[in-house]
Amino acid sequence: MRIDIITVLPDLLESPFNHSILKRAKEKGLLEVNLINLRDFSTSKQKQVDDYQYGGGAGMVMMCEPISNCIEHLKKDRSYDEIIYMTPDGELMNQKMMNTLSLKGNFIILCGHYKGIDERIRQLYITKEISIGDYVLSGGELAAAIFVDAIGRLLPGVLNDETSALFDSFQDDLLSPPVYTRPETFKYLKVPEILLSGHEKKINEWRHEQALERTKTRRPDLLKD
Ligand code: 6GU
Repeated sequence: MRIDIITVLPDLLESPFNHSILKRAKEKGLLEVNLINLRDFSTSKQKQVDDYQYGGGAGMVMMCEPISNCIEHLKKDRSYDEIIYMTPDGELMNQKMMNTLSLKGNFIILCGHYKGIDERIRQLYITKEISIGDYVLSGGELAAAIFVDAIGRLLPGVLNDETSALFDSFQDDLLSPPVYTRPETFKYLKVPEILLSGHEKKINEWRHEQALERTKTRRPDLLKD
């Protein structure tokens, strides 16, 4: 999978993909992430990428030309499955969306800033708009990092134990059950007896019950259908 991220703050995204699971995915050649500085595609001397909005009002708008130049440049070398705009008015990211997208190959992610991007870029280029939640971030970069993390770990061969993503919270619309490691007793709290029993079938039943119970109390909305 290849993900090209268009941003005015490439420095902000230098670190998130160079640790742990995503680092390994890159080292194994399963994931490539490229940071593209939008300012490199500005045609003005001052490297301008935003301008006042027509109709007046506070806040700048990201201009058409640099974004268009950048996307056209990228599209010369390869075709893209999706050109994604990270924006609070996009479709809410969820596990199902990430599962579907993880089967694709090449993405462009455009990170929004200021008041957003000129509407014509959305009409001409953007194939998918994604929000990571009902709150406002100062830019799309951190949302893009979350997107890459969520999709990167789903690529076959990235996780050590290939089955482990299958048992994540949300993969079956249930939250995860409680988990424990050594010691058997911490302060006055004991690990549930069943987990020490070695009885695999009973343990799995217990875990499923716990997952159901946790989902019922914390996220009943997940159980609706
Ligand atoms: Cl993708 N971008 C911004 N700026 N704010 C957000 C968001 C994205 N998702 C939720 N809030």
